[in-house]
Amino acid sequence: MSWVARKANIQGDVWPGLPKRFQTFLFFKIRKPDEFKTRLRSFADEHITTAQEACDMKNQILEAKTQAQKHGVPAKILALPGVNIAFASTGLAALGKFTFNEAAVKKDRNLSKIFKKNQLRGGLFGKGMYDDLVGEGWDEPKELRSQFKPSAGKRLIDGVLMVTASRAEDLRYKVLRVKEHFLKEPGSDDPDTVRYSNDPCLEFPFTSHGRTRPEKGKEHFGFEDGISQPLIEGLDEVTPKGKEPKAVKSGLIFARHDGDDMNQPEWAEDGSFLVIRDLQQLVPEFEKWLEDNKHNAPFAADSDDPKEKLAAYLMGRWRNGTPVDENPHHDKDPSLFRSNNFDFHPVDKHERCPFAAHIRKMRPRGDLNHDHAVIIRRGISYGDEVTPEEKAAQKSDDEKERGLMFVCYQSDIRNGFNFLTTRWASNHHFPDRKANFVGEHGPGIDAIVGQRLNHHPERSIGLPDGKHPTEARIGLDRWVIPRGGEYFFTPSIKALKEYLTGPPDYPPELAGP
Ligand code: N7H
Repeated sequence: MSWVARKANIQGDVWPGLPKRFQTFLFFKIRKPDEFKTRLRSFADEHITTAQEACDMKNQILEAKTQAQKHGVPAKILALPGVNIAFASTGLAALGKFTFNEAAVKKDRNLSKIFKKNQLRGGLFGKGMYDDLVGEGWDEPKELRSQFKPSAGKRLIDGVLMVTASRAEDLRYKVLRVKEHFLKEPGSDDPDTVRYSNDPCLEFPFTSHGRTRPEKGKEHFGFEDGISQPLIEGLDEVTPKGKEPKAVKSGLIFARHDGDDMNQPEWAEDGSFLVIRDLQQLVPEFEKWLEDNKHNAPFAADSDDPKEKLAAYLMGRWRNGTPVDENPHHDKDPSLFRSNNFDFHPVDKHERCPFAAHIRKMRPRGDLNHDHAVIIRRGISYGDEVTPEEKAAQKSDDEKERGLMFVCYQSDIRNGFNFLTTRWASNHHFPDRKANFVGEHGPGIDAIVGQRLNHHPERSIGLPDGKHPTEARIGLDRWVIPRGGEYFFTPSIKALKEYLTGPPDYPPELAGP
């Protein structure tokens, strides 16, 4: 398929990303599959934003900025609403397009053939996030929001409709139109007189809301986010310069593209697995820890701004985005604010960027001789700003939760989100083979998202101190609380209009969990 055709087939949040200042996550449960399919078919044409449309939106934003600059006025914020849809494995099963009963299905020759031809591969997708991460001991059920926990053994989420916009009023309008499409009484098409059905084909058990912070681009800890994304061969038409990471094969993100060896069914082509994870952030506690520990890290203590340097060491970038690998001394050079031109060489040293800094853990660049565990991130902040009272108390108010709706895409959850979280972020000894340079306890855990199993050592990170091997090490508190989430598959437009809305592959008693 040509890339032009692919752009019309791929959903726009996967690539190039939907422009968003506001986002609503409408988590849904399918009640009447046949009617849902009929409505979904027209929904794909009328509402889903394709990659091509998202590119056009981005060009409009660029044009508005250029014009504004030319006339010395602030750029006009354009409406640009966008919509994407994705399904959990239970959602595909509700449509008769996924089975949880492999053994029973394989007893029937015909169904067995269908299974081989059409079943989406990937055990973690089948399990869902709760069974995966609680089952393996990473997530603590008591900390998870009720909507992400199975109730009476049943998962509550079949899928998610994600609606985005640049202005709150446009988002509200679009969310209403999206809901109406699925909930309205047949025949009541006029938006002014629309009637909601008493027996709708789907319900929305709960909704989450994200919005960028007043200082756009910065997440709640105050770091500039959304700087580094993998460049995708065939889609991103930019050539990486200097030490910037090379473009990766599109098969690391898209099913059935070059580089995806999951052997997915034909209908999955141009689709991508989506992970949504609610990560609560304890901001006043993070600031207090930095304040309390700024003199415990030798190189930070000796710097002009010990607290900011310690923060930069944990992240691998200063809060304004400057990579510490490019400038470990200060963050005052504007040409470095959004720079991606570094590769951690020489990789036997961490005087500039700690081995266990968040960005070094999550994309180790020169530390590895391959670049195969790659995700595209599309998260958005949620919750209110820290209040003066919280600041004074150095403690989060339980009533005022804030955090990141972490969103990422990959062609294989085990090799993407799950690998990054469990094998890299949460492993004190990754990047590996660094013991000679950082001591026997290893580089350390990822300060932002590293999680511990009960038998793991307490959270700590090794920091540069000029010795060889370095000896400085500080214990870390926990400022990011995983509150649950789900694994989804974002299908192509073609799959939405054809395979997924076609007749079921399995009878309900053989599909459902
Ligand atoms: Fe991270 N943050 O805003 O503080 N992340 N992240 N992340 N993250 C990155 O380079 C953050 C999380 C990755 O290419 C930056 O764009 C926060 C999870 C990857 O060099 C900042 C949370 C996972 C990269 C943050 C969080 C990742 C990355 C630097 C949770 C994976 C790119 C900005 C609350 C499972 C690395 C930038 C590269 C960068 C923040 C979560 C992965 C500032 C607050 C769960 C791959």
